[in-house]
Amino acid sequence: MGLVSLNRVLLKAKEQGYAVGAFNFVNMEALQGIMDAALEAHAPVILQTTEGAIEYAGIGYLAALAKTAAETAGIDVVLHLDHGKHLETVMLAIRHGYTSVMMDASDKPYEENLSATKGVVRIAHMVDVSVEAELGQLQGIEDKVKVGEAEATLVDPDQAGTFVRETGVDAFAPAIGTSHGAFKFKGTPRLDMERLDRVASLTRIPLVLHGASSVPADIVKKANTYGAAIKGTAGVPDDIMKQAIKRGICKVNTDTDLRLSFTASIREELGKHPEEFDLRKILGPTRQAVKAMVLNRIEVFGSAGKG
Ligand code: TD3
Ligand code: ZN
Repeated sequence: MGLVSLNRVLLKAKEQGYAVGAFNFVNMEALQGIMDAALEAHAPVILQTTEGAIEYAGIGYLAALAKTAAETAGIDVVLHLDHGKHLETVMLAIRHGYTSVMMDASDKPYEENLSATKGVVRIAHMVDVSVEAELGQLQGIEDKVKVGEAEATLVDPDQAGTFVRETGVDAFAPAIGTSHGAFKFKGTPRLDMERLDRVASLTRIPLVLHGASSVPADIVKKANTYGAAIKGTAGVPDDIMKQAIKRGICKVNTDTDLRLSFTASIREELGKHPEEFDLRKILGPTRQAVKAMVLNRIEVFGSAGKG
């Protein structure tokens, strides 16, 4: 089976009340770790790449990896452009067989975001490609740009309702208090659930949570044990994630958790086996570490067996 559209997997998820994991990848081992987990759990999966990932690896390589994974999978696999900031990248992704794109003009004035998104929806829907868009701004490192506390704004639910109706997007990402990266909360983790409820009732389409990594303390500890210096981390706790899914989140973006498990594992392998320089001996266990993390996430999302 080839890649399927985002719309197809998210409508089923919304109907049945679970969420589908959207995992960022930049290389083969990460992609294989994600796929091994999705296959084992028989869970639908969204593979996604940012513009930065495309710049790093080349879109041809990334698309070929995802297509190869989907071909023999027997589960629903989506290839999605995450945080597409430029129309050129959106078009490039569509040409390379991506089945879903995010038009992210959330840092632009509302009217500009609206018209850019409308344009992308018109083109993408002609070729059965789904579109995600965002209102509000998350704090943290978004791909390569740092968004500070002062610039971060939460979504306006009424505006979200109008935006979704006027653009015809398939999935909508409301900013409700998460942030990108490993340092999401200063005090007690909290998401604006009332705001999420209002967005859900005014949009009635599958919702997306960005900045949703859980940042497990044991993985950060492992990284630090083997030489990392990552302090003061905080992620979205599993119980809060489950509540958000009950209230309409159907796509959960996860990148930081995979970066942490990937690098913690490499550090551990190199630290434990200083004599080793066979890449397969180092990156084999790393692929397993990514798989374990993704299995964990799938469990929280409730998407096992839904592939
Ligand atoms: O869109 N993404 C992934 C790319 C952002 C840079 O990490 C997310 O919303 C995931 O955020 P995170 O940092 O919680 O995994
Ligand atoms: Zn994001």
